[in-house]
Amino acid sequence: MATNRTFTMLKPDAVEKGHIGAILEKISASGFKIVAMKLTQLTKADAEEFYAIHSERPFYGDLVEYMTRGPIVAAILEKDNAVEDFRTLIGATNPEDAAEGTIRKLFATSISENAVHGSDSDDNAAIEGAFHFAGRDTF
Ligand code: RTP
Ligand code: MG
Repeated sequence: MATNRTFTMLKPDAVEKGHIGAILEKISASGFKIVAMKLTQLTKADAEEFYAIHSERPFYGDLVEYMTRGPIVAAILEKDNAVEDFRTLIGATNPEDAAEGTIRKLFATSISENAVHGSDSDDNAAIEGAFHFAGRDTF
């Protein structure tokens, strides 16, 4: 399996609750290498663009409000089979459906406020990483 990259955000609910350290520990312990990382806050325009695919969904307005209400941690992660393995590590979108031990099962509040984002394809991982990081900030 090729070594490749995925993109993640620790979302505002996770940062507000003080879970940055615990989530990064779990990510590292699961074999992901952090190759870029920062604490930042999305503007409304950033969140609208990042989640543009959901613009017609009923939850879009709430999603943009949630994702902009406080700081997030953005990071690029490297591992064999990174995109799929990270989606497995974070668990289902709704924490009620997430497997035991997954990040969302442990740290998410609800289907809306679910602690962490993971890219859903190699193409989106590259697009999302480039949205947040300049080349010189990626190792
Ligand atoms: P993400 O993109 O953040 O990694 O999450 P995902 O693939 O598991 O889920 P997706 O369908 O892409 O939804 C994006 C985010 O929108 C919020 N959401 N709220 N209230 C709702 O029914 C609802 N559904 C989705 C969540 O924050 C979800 O992660
Ligand atoms: Mg998604």
